[in-house]
Amino acid sequence: MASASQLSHLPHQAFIGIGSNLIAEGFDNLHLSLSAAVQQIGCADVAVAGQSSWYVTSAVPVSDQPDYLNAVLDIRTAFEAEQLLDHLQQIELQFGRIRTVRNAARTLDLDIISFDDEVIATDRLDVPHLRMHERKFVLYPLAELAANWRDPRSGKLADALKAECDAVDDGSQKCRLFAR
Ligand code: A4P
Ligand code: MG
Repeated sequence: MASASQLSHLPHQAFIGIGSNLIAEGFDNLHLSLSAAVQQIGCADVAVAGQSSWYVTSAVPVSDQPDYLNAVLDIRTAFEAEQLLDHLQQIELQFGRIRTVRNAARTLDLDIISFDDEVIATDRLDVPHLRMHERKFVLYPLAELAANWRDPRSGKLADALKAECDAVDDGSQKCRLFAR
């Protein structure tokens, strides 16, 4: 984890969703490949300031895909949002991510959940992530890291979004702490 002095020149704060349900080549399991991906995110312009626990989650929407391992990272960065997306997409490629159809099984998915308190809508980016409110695999780790984070679109706290998601879940979204 980065120290306070390492963070001072990195003016932006973002939460990154990280997940995978296919082991990347060269690794023995999802936990090892995802931990290596977290290491890759850190660079001169990005510091990882915090990380949630890992969660074992069922694929959303429901399918016969293998379970995912998911977490959320708290980062500080000198990048603007689209530069951060470029950085994350490059790391997805390094981990053998092949883009096929939407929601396909993948070796690495890195999503920008939030960027400062900005609301961004461009051709490449919607921030906060448009589907985060429906997804336990985002809200459980986010609420663990930052229960009082406020969604700039809805004005709701992470804890409240998690409670709302729980209330409408029909039991199809498994999300449990990963025991190492
Ligand atoms: N894009 C727009 N906004 C963002 C953002 N906030 N962060 C654009 C990242 N990318 C964003 O993404 C497609 C395009 O979305 C990007 O080129 C970028 O310009 P992608 O990663 O190529 O494709 P995708 O991930 O398959 O599609 P999508 O719609 O982004 O899916 P999601 O929302 O990422 O969901 N189930 C479990 N249990 N755990 C998971 O981690 N992940 C997904 C993918 C589905 N089901 C899952 C999980
Ligand atoms: Mg994605």
